[in-house]
Amino acid sequence: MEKPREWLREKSIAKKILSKSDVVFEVIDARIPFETRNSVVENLAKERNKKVYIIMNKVDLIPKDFAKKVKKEMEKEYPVIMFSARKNIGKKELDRVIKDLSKENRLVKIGVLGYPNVGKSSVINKLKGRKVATTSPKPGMTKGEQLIKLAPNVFLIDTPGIITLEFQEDLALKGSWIPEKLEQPVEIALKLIEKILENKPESLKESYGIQPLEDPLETLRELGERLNYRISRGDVDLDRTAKKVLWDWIKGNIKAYWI
Ligand SMILES: Nc1nc2c(ncn2[C@@H]2O[C@H](COP(=O)(O)OP(=O)(O)OP(=O)(O)O)[C@@H](O)[C@H]2O)c(=O)[nH]1
Ligand SMILES: [Mg+2]
Repeated sequence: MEKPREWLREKSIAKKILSKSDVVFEVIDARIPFETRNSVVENLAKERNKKVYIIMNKVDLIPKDFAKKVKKEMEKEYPVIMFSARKNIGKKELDRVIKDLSKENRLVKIGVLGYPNVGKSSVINKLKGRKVATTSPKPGMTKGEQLIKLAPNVFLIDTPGIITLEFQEDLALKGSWIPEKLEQPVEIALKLIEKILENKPESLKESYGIQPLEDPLETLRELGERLNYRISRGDVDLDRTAKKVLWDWIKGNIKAYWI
């Protein structure tokens, strides 16, 4: 299988970046904050005694009280900055953190790390104030590392997303895996829908105007009907509908979230 090899490659990238960084910004997706915390990144940082800040990105997609609850919980371990690269949230606070770091050290290199698609490159662009790193809804956009100068003695390192040794399915639910690369998109979409039905069924109504049903498969079928995705003879194209849902999740078009 391709997965372990990819994982080893990414782990070695993470190690390399960690050895070059003085500080780590671990970017997570605020909608699934605990699932997008990256154990490889955190463990490597711990081993090497590097300071970690959690950047809880995409907070524009979640309610404030949820964000605050998560922050409180995570701050037992690391400082957390609520951030949105899309809206203007958290920029001032993060600028302040960087400024303080730059005063404490002659030279600061900050490794920006996390799962694919959590918004690492977008956070960097926001801090820089213009587009210096390439971003895309497609997970796996950033291929190599890139050094970005933020101040005379402050550098950010943009990095490719780091995955840990886990299944494609789990990565897809984190929005870190391209739906077209899944062997069983329907199965994964059903898992996602199940999670959404458990936690925020109204989000399906908001995004698609469908009444969420109790059964994930029925909900997926209903959605295919609504989108009018059909195979021959008028049956719903479940495969295509599944990929659409997964893409909408990746793109932040479905406003569901959970602990
Ligand atoms: N709603 C919302 N979307 C965001 C935010 N930040 C990034 N995005 C979107 O998330 C997607 C991924 O952003 P990137 O910055 O490319 O993510 P990345 O972590 O660098 O991804 P890789 O390089 O693939 O690992 C893009 O479609 C962004 O527009 C945010 O704060 N809010
Ligand atoms: Mg990137």
